[in-house]
Amino acid sequence: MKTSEIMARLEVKYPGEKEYLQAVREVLESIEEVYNQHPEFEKAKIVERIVEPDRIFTFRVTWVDDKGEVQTNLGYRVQFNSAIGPYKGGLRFHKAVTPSMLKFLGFEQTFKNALTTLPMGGGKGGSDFDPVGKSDAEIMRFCQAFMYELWRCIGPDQDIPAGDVGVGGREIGYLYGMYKKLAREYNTGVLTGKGMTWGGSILRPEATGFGALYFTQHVLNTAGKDIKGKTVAISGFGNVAWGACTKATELGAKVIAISGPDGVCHIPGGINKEMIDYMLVMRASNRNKVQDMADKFPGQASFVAGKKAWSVKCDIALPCAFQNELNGDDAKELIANGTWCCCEVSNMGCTPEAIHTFQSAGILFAPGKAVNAGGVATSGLEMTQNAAHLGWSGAEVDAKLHYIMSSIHEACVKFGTQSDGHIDYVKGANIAGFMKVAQAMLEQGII
Ligand code: 2IT
Repeated sequence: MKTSEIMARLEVKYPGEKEYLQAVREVLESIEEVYNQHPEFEKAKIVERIVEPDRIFTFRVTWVDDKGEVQTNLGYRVQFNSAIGPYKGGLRFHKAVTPSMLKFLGFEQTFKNALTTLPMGGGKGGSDFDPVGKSDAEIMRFCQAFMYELWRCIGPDQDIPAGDVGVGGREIGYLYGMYKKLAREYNTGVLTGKGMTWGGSILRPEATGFGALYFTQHVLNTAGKDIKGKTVAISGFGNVAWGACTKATELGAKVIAISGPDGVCHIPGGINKEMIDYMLVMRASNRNKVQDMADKFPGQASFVAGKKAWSVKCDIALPCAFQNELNGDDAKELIANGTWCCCEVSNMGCTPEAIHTFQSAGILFAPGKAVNAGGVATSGLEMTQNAAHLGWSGAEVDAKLHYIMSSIHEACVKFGTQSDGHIDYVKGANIAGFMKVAQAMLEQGII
């Protein structure tokens, strides 16, 4: 297979699906050499099949806002690949959601889930519903209307959604309430990220951020470095950024910046427990303003409008917000300021130019599908607990999360170590995930 030929075909077929095409190109470029060493992949047309979702559900979601006005949004569920398990992946509620965005996320999810060591296929869904400025009652009514359509597409052995941007514990609660009413069954395994009293797993809320820091530690240790005492800039202040701030601080690093769509918040003394707790209040407020942190802690934090976290001098950059949030210029600015490591925690958080800039400057770089896989992995652990009708202790879940992140790191090293000994984590993650899914597709025949 030739990446350029496949990409040329996909560009004609899906014009304008920028995020999807970007995600596919990155994976194909990584796997091309290995793929061509396996004639059986070519014969079964694995690449042509793996880049297409199995199916996409699209539906209208109509609900009534607090003013009594009727609102209509679009809802989607992309069931991307079920070679190694039922479809698994989050729901994103964000005004910019399009089929392209969810196809890129579902594609990424397929390889990420394969890396987790657990049997989960790839899926993603969501809506162009904008949670910013919505009341709690509006969020509830939207979630109910969304589930009224989604529920026939999902099931504990079929497709298991969870949270993503704009969907946290509160939304999963409202979604589950409606699912249960419609299905008339207490199928806890149909959604993950549930509340602790009704089937949720301890540590699932923290897992993406915690797992990302465990992975970062492996990257640093392998390079003979340590996270203790290092300065860290983090973008976002949602669930993932919150978990990352918590664990980074616990491991002795100093988180000196968080950011939002409105700008960056400098925290020269490092974020503390009170501020980390306040991130949850900021998220629940649906205001989407990081300035609220500086207003609440004026002596410790200062806000700069219109700037990104990447304008702050730091050792380690952790993008924790949205795709393409760190571009080539940001990468250059970070490097000029002395940054020597970037672990991507958001899905496709760095543009191809940024990744190229980091890699050619010899900066330690690891891609989202490896770094952030602890979130979905802990969703997998939640599914196991639900299927067994029991709950594990935090220590048990944390030990399993540690094991999974270290297995993912090992897989990246195995498939990403280059002839000069340097580890290409992008290649490593893509090849390791691809080989597992491709092998399963091969064994299951032409379907
Ligand atoms: O991008 C992701 O891996 C997630 N949003 C979590 C998905 C999940 O099913 O827990």
